[in-house]
Amino acid sequence: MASEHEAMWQELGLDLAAHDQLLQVLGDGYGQIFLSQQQRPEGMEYFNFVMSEVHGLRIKELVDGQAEGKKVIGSFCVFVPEEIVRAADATLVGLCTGADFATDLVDQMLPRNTCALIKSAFGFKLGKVCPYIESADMIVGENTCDGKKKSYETLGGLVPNLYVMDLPQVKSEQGRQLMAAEFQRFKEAVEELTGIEITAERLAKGIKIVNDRREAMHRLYKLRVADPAPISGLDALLINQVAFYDDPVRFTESVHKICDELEERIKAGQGVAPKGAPRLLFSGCPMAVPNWKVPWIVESSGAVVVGEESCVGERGTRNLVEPKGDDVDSMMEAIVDRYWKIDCAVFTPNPEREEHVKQMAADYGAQGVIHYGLQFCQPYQMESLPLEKKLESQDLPVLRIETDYSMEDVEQLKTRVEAFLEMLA
Ligand code: BJ8
Repeated sequence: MASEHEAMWQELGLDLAAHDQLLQVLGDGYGQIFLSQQQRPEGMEYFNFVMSEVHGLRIKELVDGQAEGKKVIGSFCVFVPEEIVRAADATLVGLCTGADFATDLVDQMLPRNTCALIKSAFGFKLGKVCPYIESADMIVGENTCDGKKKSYETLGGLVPNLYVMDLPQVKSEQGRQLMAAEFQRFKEAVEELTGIEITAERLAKGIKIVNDRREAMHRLYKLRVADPAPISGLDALLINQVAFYDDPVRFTESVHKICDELEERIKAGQGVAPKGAPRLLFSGCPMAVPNWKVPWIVESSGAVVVGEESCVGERGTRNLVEPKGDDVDSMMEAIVDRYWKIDCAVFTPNPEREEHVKQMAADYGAQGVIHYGLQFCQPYQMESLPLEKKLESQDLPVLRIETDYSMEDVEQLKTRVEAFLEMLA
């Protein structure tokens, strides 16, 4: 498939034939899953466009920015403090982790019982099909789950610019000190990479950009409380996913624009599914582009997904950086305060997550929870059993799904989802 961006992709070192193949599969899947939906809000046009140019115009913007001296930092986790990156006029992008690629090569590097998300990151690198990882000036790995932290030892041999951030696993005073020290070290690394000193004025600007985007997402989430649901779970997930790639200011404007439209829909009683359609909450592992399998199965079975307790969802965007003072140290502390509250399953114990799931289910009027666990993801699998017991003891049914990125289990999952919906009815 000839593209005006071919020269750029070649320059970045992509394997053009493999990349074409990937875009073809992505485009077909997108058409089948997203464009076939009924009653989509018009504001989704913008997100369709971003997705169609996610490897094209968006990469060109980043590459053009680099020509003017702006740096690009890639990340795999919502613990990486974006405010610091924005403060140095750099761009933080989420790296591709939502599809299988180059699996033969990945199997030579990672154990078979590694989760699909980690394997995907390696597959995109080894298959030379991710323009984000190839254009990044720095790639940040974080010591979260065992799979990720050990795999970064191998990834370090594949990329020239891996920066590893240590993170605590216990929410103790010592743990908080470690996070604060690591955020400080990261700030210094970003300053060195960009040649920009992060002043109070710059950091305040970085905080505002990221907070504004979070507030726009909070507005969107609140609108999903309405019945009939004004937007599908698939489209809301897509917006959450696009947040990891798009220019944050433009993205924020586009989210507010679609929220204006959704408010009108709610006033008119218009929705994507009939009033009273079963409402479900997702909880668990993050779903990166193009991991749309389970929400697609759920929504094509007649239910609506009304919320995502996930890093590509509310776990990633909950809480703002709250003002704490005007100097750099106070702002850095305020940033730590905000990230410290993230209830990722790598923390032990992690009681806040259960509270958040219950709260979200109540707020959104969800009749059931789908726990989404990737195969071999121990932190989320481990939490799923006690979580299921607690929620079910409070009359909130749970369907625990364990899957990967292949399409082999679609029929089996569909049967289980349909049975779950019948049980809810
Ligand atoms: S803050 S959820 S983005 S670590 S699915 S790689 S946990 S074995 S992605 Fe995560 Fe940050 Fe936590 Fe969020 Fe490991 Fe599980 Fe794989 Fe996972």
